[in-house]
Amino acid sequence: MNKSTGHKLATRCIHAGNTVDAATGAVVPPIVTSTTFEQPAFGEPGPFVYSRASNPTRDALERLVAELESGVRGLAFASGMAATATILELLDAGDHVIAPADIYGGTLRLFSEVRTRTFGLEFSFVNFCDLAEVERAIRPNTKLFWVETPTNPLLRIMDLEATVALARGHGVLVAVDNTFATPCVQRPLEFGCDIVMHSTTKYLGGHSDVLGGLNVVADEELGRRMVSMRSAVGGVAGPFDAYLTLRGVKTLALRMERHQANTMVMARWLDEHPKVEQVYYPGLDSHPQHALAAKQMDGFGAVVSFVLRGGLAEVGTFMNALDVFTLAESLGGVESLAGHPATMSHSNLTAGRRAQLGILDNLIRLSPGIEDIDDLLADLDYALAGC
Ligand code: P1T
Repeated sequence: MNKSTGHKLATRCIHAGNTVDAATGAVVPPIVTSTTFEQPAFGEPGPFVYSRASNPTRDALERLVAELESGVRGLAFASGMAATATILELLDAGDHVIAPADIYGGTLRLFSEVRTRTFGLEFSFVNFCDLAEVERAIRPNTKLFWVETPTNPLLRIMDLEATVALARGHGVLVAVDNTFATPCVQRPLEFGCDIVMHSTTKYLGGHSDVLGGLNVVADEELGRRMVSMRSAVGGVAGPFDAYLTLRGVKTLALRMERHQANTMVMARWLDEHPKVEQVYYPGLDSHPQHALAAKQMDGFGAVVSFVLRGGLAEVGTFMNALDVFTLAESLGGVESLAGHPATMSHSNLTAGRRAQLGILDNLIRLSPGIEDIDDLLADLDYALAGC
């Protein structure tokens, strides 16, 4: 029986997906390492056959996140990129995808450098905050809107309800990278989107110790197609990784509460700081899509980016002076991370392209962890004072 239906999200993070092991009653699902499963009789396979297709530990994680995202089927992958790549497997050569210009650099690379060349897919990169521009980009072969909101690293917000309305009129699927928001903050399928994608490497795993990706679909038929594509391509999450990610999700609501509280205080603090030129955080009244974020999200997420006065030299001085923050790629772990999009997450873009998008050399992205906010602010204060 599903113990979590109708409950609030923090309860669902613990109980959704019936992750208690049916065979033993173990409250933590066992890590099933077996790659294959005995078939009770010839021609009568059991519920599990071969771990590339399905695995009990991975299934438990998939049920949990599918329910948190209000979807019907979850699929766990070896990385966020494997999850994204498998969404593209639903398309045919020659199909057209419309995506925002300012999204995670790895996604841009997959789209524009790999799938264009190997699959013959076509991509248009537009300003997704202006749906008239999206509409103008629609072609007869447009099959997918790829949405990322909030975006990495500029925290732009896209209107999910309006995007779905536009897509419906043209028979286009909507996939949303929900990595920055998490299901605690935003559930795109509830707005009518078709697919939610996560890099579970970030908040869902939550401890910077396991790479993973997860797709959730709103529709059984789409789920069957994606299961078939994943089996064909094979980028699945292994049982140990699935277990670690599932363990992370159990504390997601609690962690997001603290991550977001810390980030809100930090964004306001940075906004007042004389060494800071501009702050990007949807929770600030000054953010251009603050009202939209307040409408479609239950919170504002926990990544804040800012433009430091100066150039690369000042960025280096700031980064090297940090003590509590760790200078590293990625985000969403319990420890605070400071990243430099121009040389990290978006280093594969040309300097010209980055400048066009506003990913400047003096842009810094922070992923505040769950430490004490006083220590985090003191760390930033010290590092900024030296710039
Ligand atoms: O790293 P991986 O689990 O494969 O996920 C890729 C990915 C997808 N979508 C978003 C929004 C992401 O931020 C990422 C990964 N991002 C980083 C590693 C980063 O530092 O931004």
